[in-house]
Amino acid sequence: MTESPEDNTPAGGRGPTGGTPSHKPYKHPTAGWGAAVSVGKVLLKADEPINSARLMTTMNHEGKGFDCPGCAWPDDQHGLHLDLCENGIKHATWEMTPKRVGPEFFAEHTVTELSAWNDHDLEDQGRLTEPMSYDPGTDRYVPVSWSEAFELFGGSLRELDSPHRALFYTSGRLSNEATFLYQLFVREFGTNNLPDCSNMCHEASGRALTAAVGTGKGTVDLNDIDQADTIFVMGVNAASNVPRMLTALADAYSRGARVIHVNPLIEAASGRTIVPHEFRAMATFHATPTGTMNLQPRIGGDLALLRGIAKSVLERADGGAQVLDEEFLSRFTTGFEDYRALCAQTSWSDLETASGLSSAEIHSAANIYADATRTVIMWCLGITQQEHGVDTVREIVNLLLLRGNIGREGTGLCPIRGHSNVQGNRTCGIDHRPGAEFLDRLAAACDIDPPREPGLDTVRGLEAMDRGEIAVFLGMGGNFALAAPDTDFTAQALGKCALTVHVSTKLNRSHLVHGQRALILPCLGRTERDTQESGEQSVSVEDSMSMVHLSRGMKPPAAPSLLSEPAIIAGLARATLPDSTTPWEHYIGDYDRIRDTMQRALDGFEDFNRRVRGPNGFRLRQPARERIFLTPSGRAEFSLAPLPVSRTGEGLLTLATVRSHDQWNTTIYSANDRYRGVHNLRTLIFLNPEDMRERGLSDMDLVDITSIAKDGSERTVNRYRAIPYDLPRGNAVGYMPELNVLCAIGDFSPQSDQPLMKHLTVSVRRSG
Ligand SMILES: Nc1nc2c(c(=O)[nH]1)N[C@H]1C(S)=C(S)[C@@H](COP(=O)(O)OP(=O)(O)OC[C@H]3O[C@@H](n4cnc5c(=O)[nH]c(N)nc54)[C@H](O)[C@@H]3O)O[C@H]1N2
Ligand SMILES: Nc1nc2c(c(=O)[nH]1)N[C@H]1C(S)=C(S)[C@@H](COP(=O)(O)OP(=O)(O)OC[C@H]3O[C@@H](n4cnc5c(=O)[nH]c(N)nc54)[C@H](O)[C@@H]3O)O[C@H]1N2
Ligand SMILES: [Mo]
Repeated sequence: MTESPEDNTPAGGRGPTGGTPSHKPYKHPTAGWGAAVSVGKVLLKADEPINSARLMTTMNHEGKGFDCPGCAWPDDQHGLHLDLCENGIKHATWEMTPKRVGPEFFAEHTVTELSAWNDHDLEDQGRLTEPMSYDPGTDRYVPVSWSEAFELFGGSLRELDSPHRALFYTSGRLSNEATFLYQLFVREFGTNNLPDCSNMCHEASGRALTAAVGTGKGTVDLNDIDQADTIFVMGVNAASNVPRMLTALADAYSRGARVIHVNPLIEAASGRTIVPHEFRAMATFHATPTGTMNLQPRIGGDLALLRGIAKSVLERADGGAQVLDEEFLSRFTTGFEDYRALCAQTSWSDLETASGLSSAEIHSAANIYADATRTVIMWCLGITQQEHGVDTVREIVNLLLLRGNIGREGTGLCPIRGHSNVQGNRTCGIDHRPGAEFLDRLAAACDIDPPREPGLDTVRGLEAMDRGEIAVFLGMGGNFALAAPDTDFTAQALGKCALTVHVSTKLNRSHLVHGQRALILPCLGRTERDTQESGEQSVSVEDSMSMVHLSRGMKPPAAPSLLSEPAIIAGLARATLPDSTTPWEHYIGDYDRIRDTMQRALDGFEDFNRRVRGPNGFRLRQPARERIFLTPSGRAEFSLAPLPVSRTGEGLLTLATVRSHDQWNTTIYSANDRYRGVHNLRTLIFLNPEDMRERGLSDMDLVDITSIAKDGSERTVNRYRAIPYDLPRGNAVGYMPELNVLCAIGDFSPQSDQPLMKHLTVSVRRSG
């Protein structure tokens, strides 16, 4: 395991090393042969190209096969297409690796030794096979039986003087059935301490949409995207993170729709793509554009841009143009006149300063919007991981309301969710602030008395852990130690726990940054057969557009000793709550039984077992889609947020942390970022060429990056490579999870409690 000489990242966050770092602009279309070649390499590396390739063709196909464990973009309903993507394939094959990391491996390496390995190498050891328990005496993980592991966990929880001294994290992979059992166990135990990856992801969207339209989800489906004549794509690197969306954008372009990309960086999705399932296009290298306009606001400038578009539209209305949907506004909304006044009061010069765009650019986007009949606005982390994330999502709603672009075919709100079942996790009860109605139904359906006080989310949970208030941490999937902000703080906080437990498929940093005692509980992956008492089981997931459908693994389990996630949860629950009347063992014998309870406990799941077996599953009702707004006023509510004021002072930059092309959150496949033209390098910072010149920096110079937190505290990473890039002055971009070191724990948005992962204030200096 070689150490990168140019990387002092303290507690992990390191990609693979080796190869000469380089970069040059990427000039080719997205997907197409570049992706095909990359897929070929991945399948070869998985050592079983044929098997993997065959399995891939059953991924995401109606009624059979497993749901892609990658992103949450919906499946193609027509079922005709080879509807999968390079990164989905990488992701599924990563799980299907023939490599194994069993007890012999752990006997050979102490945890201290493994801590020096980079994160790519840790996960690259393969699939975990046996439950392992940390032995402080030898600093090694040693094998334990499942019953010993459950008993260690249950015993630790039973000893606590309060259930609130335990924290139960979820990453967005967990199936609906496992999720339901998980939250049931946690609430029966007596706490709402259910932090999840959403707390770092789309919390802002959920809160904004609940306040504005009464339900915290998007309103569009794929048909709406097919019918839209204007699509705004905001704050997402779609070519890498939602590749299946490229097809929708290429289709939109081909039928004459406008596709406006809003991003400080010109990302590859705003260029051209070769649609992978169009064999002729592949054969002839025919590329279709996936964008018609690029707007490059400054980081955090989106609210001002949206307000500017609204102002421009309202100015046209004042001039007598018929650009407002007056009937919709009067029947379905409240607060319009105040919003109109606010737009009128906001000066163009303030909007230009706050957005980083000229009024001419804003007017041209506004003209497209005003002339469009059907508009969809999509957004992802560039919008949500901001100080003003909630205000910005509400501004998206404001803009759509002006022209009745919610609840009409071809229009609507489209938050792009991240993990494949992160939306389903929320629907099925992962929420540290559950509503009374949800708890009442859960109590009645499951005969429990759930706690009513709100629990801790990711940031508050870490703060409580740091104060010594959390004794037990359980991570249901994910890689909490690396995904969370402030890597060193998080590592220290986890170290203060008496017990840390991770249910995982692969070895990762969170297993090495442990409490006094620690457990690794290995589980089946989504691609694998899950056989229980009544036979092979399926689980269900919900995609970004509220479609619930079944997923069934087909590969033999990676090891005979693996348990399914529902079975592990049932084991943990029984060991913790020996007298529980919940039929844990009965549930896991046949997941239909879990679904039978879910249909009584959850809104919208009536007749669950039958409906989920339909060809494409079923769609959960989204009232806002039917113009039923479950807000206090019964209408869609305009918001009146002030424009954000930039915190960046003289000589400081605003930095956003993002993913590269070859990465899945904390899982690093390689040190390449194909669409940004980067090879063999992750310790980098993209800078505006003028900002580099001002600092006397040249391409590939080594720099130190220091973040300045709101409380004035500083955090530094050393010897990162400066790379000139087309982004606004005063802005910078680098990779997560390496740069999580710089995200101060106290720097979260008061609106969403989300860490400001796209809005760090930093200084950049040549390394001394
Ligand atoms: N292959 C792959 N797919 C993934 C993931 C992965 O890691 N790998 N992760 C999954 C998860 S959990 C999620 S949440 C999604 C994340 O998907 P993305 O949201 O695409 O994630 P990021 O890579 O963080 O990219 C954020 C984008 O926002 C832009 N941005 C930064 N600041 C601003 C701003 O102020 N305004 C605007 N308009 N844009 C800004 C960045 O330039 C970048 O294009 O992807 C999911 N899909
Ligand atoms: N600085 C910065 N930090 C960020 C972000 C950012 O943009 N910038 N993005 C945030 C976002 S959007 C998110 S969603 C979080 C992601 O945070 P997490 O969801 O916690 O992290 P992942 O990297 O997705 O988790 C990877 C691990 O999941 C485990 N795993 C994989 N498949 C399975 C499975 O089927 N079952 C189980 N039990 N385990 C499995 C494997 O052991 C693997 O090591 O990170 C957040 N952190
Ligand atoms: Mo996410």
